[in-house]
Amino acid sequence: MPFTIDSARGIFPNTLTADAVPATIARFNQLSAEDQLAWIWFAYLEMGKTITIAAPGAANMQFAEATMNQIRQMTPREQSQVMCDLANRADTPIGRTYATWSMNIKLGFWYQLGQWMEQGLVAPIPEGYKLSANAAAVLQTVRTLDPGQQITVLRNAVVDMGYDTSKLGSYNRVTEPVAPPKEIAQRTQVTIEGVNNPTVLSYMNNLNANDFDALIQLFTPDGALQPPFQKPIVGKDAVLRFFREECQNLKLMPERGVSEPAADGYTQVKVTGKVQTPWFGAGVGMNMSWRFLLDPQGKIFFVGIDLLASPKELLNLVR
Ligand code: ECH
Ligand code: GLY
Ligand code: GLY
Ligand code: GLY
Repeated sequence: MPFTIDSARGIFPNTLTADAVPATIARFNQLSAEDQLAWIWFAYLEMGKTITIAAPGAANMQFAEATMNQIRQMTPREQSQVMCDLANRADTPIGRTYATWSMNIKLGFWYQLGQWMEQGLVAPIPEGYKLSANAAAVLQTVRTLDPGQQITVLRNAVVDMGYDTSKLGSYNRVTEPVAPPKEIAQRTQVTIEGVNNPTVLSYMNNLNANDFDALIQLFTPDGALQPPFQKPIVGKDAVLRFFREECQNLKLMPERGVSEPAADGYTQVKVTGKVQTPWFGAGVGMNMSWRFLLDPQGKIFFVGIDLLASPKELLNLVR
């Protein structure tokens, strides 16, 4: 086999990714728990002036409901402590429960707490809380990022909270239910300037239709998918689980691309375009690229998805 997952990761090395995102997260992680919570609160309020978070669906919220109601009944001091413990990744019952939740359940939980904080039902960030100089500097940096990068920083800050799953031992992951795929009549077909590869088009169309069973058939058994700023997820079972857990209701809007032969009958394809998340809908278009490596049978051996450094990168298709 001419490629390994590791060598496949290096295709189209001129792709410029939004390195400001991990850099900002690393600085955020250096802050105290109090500062982190206040920082998120201020960032969230500021972003709220221009973009709106969609309320999570009830199916999504039911799993966090018991914990949210438990927090709601606490004294303000206890409520602040729970939030600090989560930011500190402390070993507490709520920290352990939080760790078992999928990304969307974590986001739904904080969405609800944020609403309750605004309504005065849960302890707010103290009025006039003064961010440390470092926290203020990180807030200044995030203002300079584009909206797609801002929501990625915010999401990663939330996902990293709670007790460390690697210390949990065996546990049951708590995930939202998977809705059936879209009816055939409801489906859309993408077109991509410069690319008519059927595997790539089916990838986009099946993901847009939430048809994960059809989507996974496009991969080789040992195929891998690398989400932005993450290690590759390897093997059909793991990739399918990721699709079902984290990829419902995405909107992929590929624009253009290039397709070219690679070693030993493989094909490499790079596509750029926009992606919307159900959390922000049309309010935020993330500038993304997909780097596919297809085997001689046209199956996906590797696809790397990247958040791009700037809109200018949408036009960069060079190798
Ligand atoms: C408050 C203060 C106290 C502390 C906290 C608070 C609440 C914070 C809240 C934050 C909510 C944040 C949210 C962020 C959502 C971000 C979503 C993103 C989605 C990106 C998706 C992408 C998909 C790409 C993919 C493609 C593929 O082809 C394959 C799959 C995949 C304020 C109370 C914490 C409420 C809601 C960034 C890029 C295209 C890789 C998935
Ligand atoms: N920046 C994408 C890559 O070449 O790994
Ligand atoms: N409101 C977005 C979601 O539940 O995924
Ligand atoms: N939802 C996983 C990612 O975009 O990184």
